[in-house]
Amino acid sequence: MAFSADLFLCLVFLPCVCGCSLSLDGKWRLLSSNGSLSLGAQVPGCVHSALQQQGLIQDPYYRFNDVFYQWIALENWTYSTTFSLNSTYRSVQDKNKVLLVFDGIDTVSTISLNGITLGRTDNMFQKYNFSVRGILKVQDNVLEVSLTSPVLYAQEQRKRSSYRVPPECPPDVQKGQCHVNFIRKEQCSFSWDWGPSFPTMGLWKGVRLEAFDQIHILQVSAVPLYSSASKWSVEVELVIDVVNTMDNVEVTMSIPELLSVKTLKVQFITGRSKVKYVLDINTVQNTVKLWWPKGHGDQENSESNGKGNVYFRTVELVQELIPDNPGLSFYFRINKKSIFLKGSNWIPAHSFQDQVTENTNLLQSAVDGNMNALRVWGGGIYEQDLFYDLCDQMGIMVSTEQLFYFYTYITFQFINKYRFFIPCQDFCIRNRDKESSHPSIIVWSGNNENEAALATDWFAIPVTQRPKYVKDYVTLYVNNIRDIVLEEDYSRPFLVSSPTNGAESEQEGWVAVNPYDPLYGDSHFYSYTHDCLDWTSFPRTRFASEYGFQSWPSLSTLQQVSIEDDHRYDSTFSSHRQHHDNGNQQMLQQAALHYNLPNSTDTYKRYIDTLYITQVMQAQCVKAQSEFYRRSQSELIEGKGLTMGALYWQLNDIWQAPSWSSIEFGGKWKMLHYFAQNFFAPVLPVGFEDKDNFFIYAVSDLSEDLWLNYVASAYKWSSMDPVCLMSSKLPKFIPGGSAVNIYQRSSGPMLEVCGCTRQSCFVTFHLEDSKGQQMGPTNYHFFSPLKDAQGVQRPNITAKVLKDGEAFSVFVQTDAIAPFVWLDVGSVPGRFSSNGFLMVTDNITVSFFPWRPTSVTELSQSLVITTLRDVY
Ligand code: BMA
Repeated sequence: MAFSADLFLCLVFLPCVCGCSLSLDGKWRLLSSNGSLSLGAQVPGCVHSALQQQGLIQDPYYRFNDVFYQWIALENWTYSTTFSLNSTYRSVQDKNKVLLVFDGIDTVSTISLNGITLGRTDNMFQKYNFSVRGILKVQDNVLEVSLTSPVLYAQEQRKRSSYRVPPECPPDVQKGQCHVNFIRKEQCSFSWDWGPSFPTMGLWKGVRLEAFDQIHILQVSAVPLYSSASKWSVEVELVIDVVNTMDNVEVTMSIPELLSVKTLKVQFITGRSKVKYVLDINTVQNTVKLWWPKGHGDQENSESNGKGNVYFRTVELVQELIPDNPGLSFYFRINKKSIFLKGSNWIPAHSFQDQVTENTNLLQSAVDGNMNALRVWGGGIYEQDLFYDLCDQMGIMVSTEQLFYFYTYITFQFINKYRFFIPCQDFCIRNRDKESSHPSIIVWSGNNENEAALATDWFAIPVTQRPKYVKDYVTLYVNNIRDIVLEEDYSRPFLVSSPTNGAESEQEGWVAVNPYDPLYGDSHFYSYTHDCLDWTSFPRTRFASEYGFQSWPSLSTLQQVSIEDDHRYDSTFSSHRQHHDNGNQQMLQQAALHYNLPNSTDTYKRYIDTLYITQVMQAQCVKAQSEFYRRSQSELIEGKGLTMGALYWQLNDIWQAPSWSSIEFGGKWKMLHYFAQNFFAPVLPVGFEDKDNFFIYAVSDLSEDLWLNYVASAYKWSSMDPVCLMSSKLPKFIPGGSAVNIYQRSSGPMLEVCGCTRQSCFVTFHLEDSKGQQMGPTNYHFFSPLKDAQGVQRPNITAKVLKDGEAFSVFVQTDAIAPFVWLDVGSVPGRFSSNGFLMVTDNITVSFFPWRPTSVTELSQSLVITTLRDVY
């Protein structure tokens, strides 16, 4: 059933509404400032990509090239093109207004046309346009964009400032550049704890001429609004540029499928202005079909055929008193339904935006991983249009952060510079020509971790100076960005920071004493040294928006950028790619708490096994925490709980390196992503121990109520025949959207009855409806760290690949119980239906869905199977 409605907008009596547009994208020339390099360069694009495409540099991601190629961003570069107005576009010159439009310049530049300076730019996220009437010629127009080194520019800005904007430089381990907060540019491009330093320069979005005689529409957006009287309307907003005041312009808005139409006679005044009109939806004759997040109702692909799409949905961020308990709730209600957000955090998919090809695949993987939400992190970019369109279509709820990371920007300078006519050009998504209402975006957020950095004094700001920094924080994020965003778009909530105590932070003057308070708002939580399976260390927060552990990507991903010599855990390459202090050691230390570490005397095998064990560890750690948050959704313990979100850090990678991601650069799923498919399943049994009692909770995201039984089996590690079977006598009532304790027993006696000890046995369990139909995945619980497990056999595992329609099936056989069975087909792109599983039956068939054509032979030859017992 369609719920996205097409909005038609007609402006009558406007002979040249849209005027003419001439794209200047394509092949330009690029010149280094000392004249030593002159090459062809694609626009949109960037200097690094151009150098690589022309064969002047290697793949910048290869081995240590991020350091070798630092010179690129220390140079100044000039993009130039020569163009003529051919017969189709000759009339451009004669229009009343002619604009040269840059959709995105990265970042500091001076622009000239035919030798005349048009202006300067210093904001990567802003669209710039310059009036060029009278400068444009019919033949041989020379357009030049001279880019200044972003690194030197940031240094220069810092020198000029009397104000310290911490942190001044990234930690040495990141091999990055300093003072990134002095330039309005993708913050992670100067390096991050998961990413390289490639301070890009270029024309990263399109360039064109736009000409018109009377009026130019800069922006159209349509936001559906739901009134307290239960009526829908659509607010249509136009940003227009009018040459001479126009009277009696007929504006008609219509949504034919909702039988809603409205015509107005209006006046457009000279100059740039913003106009808003409201179209009431004729709900008497039509029921508006709502947009729902994945798993809660329909989504449908919307076409972009020149019309605007309107999706109808409401969103509320509920922060209410909880009767008889301290704190406030914190959850999202979509179309009046409370929804648990399951998902992850999104970072830029590539250092060079012109080389991003993976967005569709990554978002599909998020959905296939049973996610319904993503947080677009504030240290990257405002994602490309396609990203939000896909999220709309796939039902992924998005929390989008304004791009501010790491403590305050140069507040006053920023505000003075960028608060201008259409202030939202930078920090609103609504800065595009044609805008759909993007139901996927459910909340705006002002910044990442700035409140926490101030509150818990990450940067040792002297006490006497603190009030000034707090004042600047409030000025920038509350009095400016928040106000501006809400003025532009009051159809969704705004949070000033993440993590934050939300309404409570506001009460405390916007910087709470403890923004991580589990009784309010959202939380970030990281602990690398403590046992990650010990759920008692996790905050029983209202909403977990960041938590996670690192792992290494697989060998096939690393092979693209490394040589054989690099394939040791203690190689220079291994430490070079690790940008998080002590990260490689932390992974081993955490893994050693649970597993025997790889001990092969063959260095290469030990390396491959180590990559594997880091993935096992990461998958288990994030599983434990995610399950904890899901099972805490219906409970309040000492006022804490009612958790309504679990977004782990992080979904994707920017390059081939160790990180917190569940998907490797290039799209390959790590073990964690296969685990997410299970721990984010709509119906899930969760097992855990509390004070020597073993519990199973049934978690359900479904709208309908369920009656469920648990079915559990105890196994000895040494045998594939279960030693005990347990199941409920009567089904238990599981209300839609809840977590219910369905089984509880003292662990000791339970194990004893089965002839087990903590070390010799484990349990598997699943949920069944009253007809005996399994609901959700089978889960398991270990009663001791696996390094202490007794009787684990070295399994003999074989596999056979068969063609199965478009996909392939892999028939796997084992002669012993095998934990963390990992199927790897190397560089053949695609994903399995399930992976990293615990095998308790002698055979299992999984599917492989390839992302390019492949064959049984190729897959059979590439397939390598690893299980826990193979590494020691
Ligand atoms: C966070 C994030 C990122 C970072 C991650 C891992 O708090 O906001 O900046 O990459 O932790 O350290």
